[in-house]
Amino acid sequence: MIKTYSKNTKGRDFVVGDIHGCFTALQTALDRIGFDEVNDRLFSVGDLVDRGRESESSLEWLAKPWFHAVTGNHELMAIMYASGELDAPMYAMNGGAWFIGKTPAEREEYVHAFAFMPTAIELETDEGLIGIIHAECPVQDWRDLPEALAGEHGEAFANMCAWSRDRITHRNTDEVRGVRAVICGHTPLKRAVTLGNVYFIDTAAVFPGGKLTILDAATLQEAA
Ligand SMILES: [Mn+2]
Repeated sequence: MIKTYSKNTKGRDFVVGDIHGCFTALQTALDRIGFDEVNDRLFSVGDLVDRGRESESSLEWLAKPWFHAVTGNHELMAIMYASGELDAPMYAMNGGAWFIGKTPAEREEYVHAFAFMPTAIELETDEGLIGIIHAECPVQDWRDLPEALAGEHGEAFANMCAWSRDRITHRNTDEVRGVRAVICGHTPLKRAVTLGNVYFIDTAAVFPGGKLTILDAATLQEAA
């Protein structure tokens, strides 16, 4: 449910906002920052698929040894559609037509890959631990997250991780304790927003006028 990555002693770590099938744009952005596939790592806040043109590339990207993503609600929707828990019109409205058009065997490949994505990632940096979660951290102290996810209401907490918009809606600036920063996506914004120690970096790459935001995990600033 939570995957921990130790400090990158060889290169840089970056975190990218919601990709939604815009993998060519992602590659262009990585080329621009001189991303080094041998030593650098790229973390993703999830929502690799739906709406954009290249959702199929998600499989290829998830297989890259330097690319690590948490589960977004769109990965959950794909899984739900494949298991009959989400109907086609609803998923199509949310950008899932590409997946609805696949055969069950093809869908299974994606479901298999998405099921291995963690709900949250924690990343050690020189300045402290960074949490990565798709929508928001559902507890006030990061250290309470493992217990919340493993407990009786674990599924509800996991869903909040992927779907909630409480903090961004209320512009809540309370710090998430026990962590240097939490980086989230999920809510398309004109520009990245920081509330307390929580960074919202979905800058609507798949929508007109939007772009991909990539943060440098060392500085928490946008990579140029
Ligand atoms: Mn989302």
